[in-house]
Amino acid sequence: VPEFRLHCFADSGAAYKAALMLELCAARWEPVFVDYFNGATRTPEFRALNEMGEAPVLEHGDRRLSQSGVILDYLSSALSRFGAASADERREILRWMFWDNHKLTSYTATARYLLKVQDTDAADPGALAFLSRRARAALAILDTHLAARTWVASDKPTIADLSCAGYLFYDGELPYDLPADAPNVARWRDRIAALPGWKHPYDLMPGHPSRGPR
Ligand SMILES: N[C@@H](CCC(=O)N[C@@H](CS)C(=O)NCC(=O)O)C(=O)O
Repeated sequence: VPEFRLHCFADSGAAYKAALMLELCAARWEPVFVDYFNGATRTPEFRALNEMGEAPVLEHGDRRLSQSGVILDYLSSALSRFGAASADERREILRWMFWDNHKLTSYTATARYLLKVQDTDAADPGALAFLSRRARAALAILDTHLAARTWVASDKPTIADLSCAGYLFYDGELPYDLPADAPNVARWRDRIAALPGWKHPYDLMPGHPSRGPR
């Protein structure tokens, strides 16, 4: 019997952060498909599950959590993995997770949405250029940070690494070329992919392929 249920879909890097955590911890979990591309997150049923209208949502016993950062924090306690060794370290982890949610993931995910999902001819080129520029600037911050370190917030992998990496495995769909634009990030991403149990988002969550190439 699965212990955790994760509402997710293959194209959601935000959901991947939580799905990867569950998989790396060998938790008993099952995905619940969110049919995002057919409007599932806008239905009253989904809004009753999460008034923010976003995947992922984690169900564990009577608990229902949204926001990947909160889910990761919860799972690091519940599963005793990828968490902090001290209060200072927990703050350092949270610092990078807030930064990721605001700067790296938000711009990367939104630019990818325009690149991959929206008909590029209909997309506002100014919007795509702006989002791509912001995403690349955030990526450069992470690349500099990782120049002299192995992991984002600790000397071992933590939920901060899983958060920052959420969208970075969607090769060919991103507003940058990872190995060329951010070699330190590319090497760190390889270290994450080498963690026992690692899976690509398309192999871990339901719904791929969602929409064919444009
Ligand atoms: N900060 C949130 C972001 C979640 C998010 O943006 N989810 C997207 C899918 S990747 C979503 O469900 N959007 C709903 C919509 O646009 O209707 C998190 O990390 O959980």
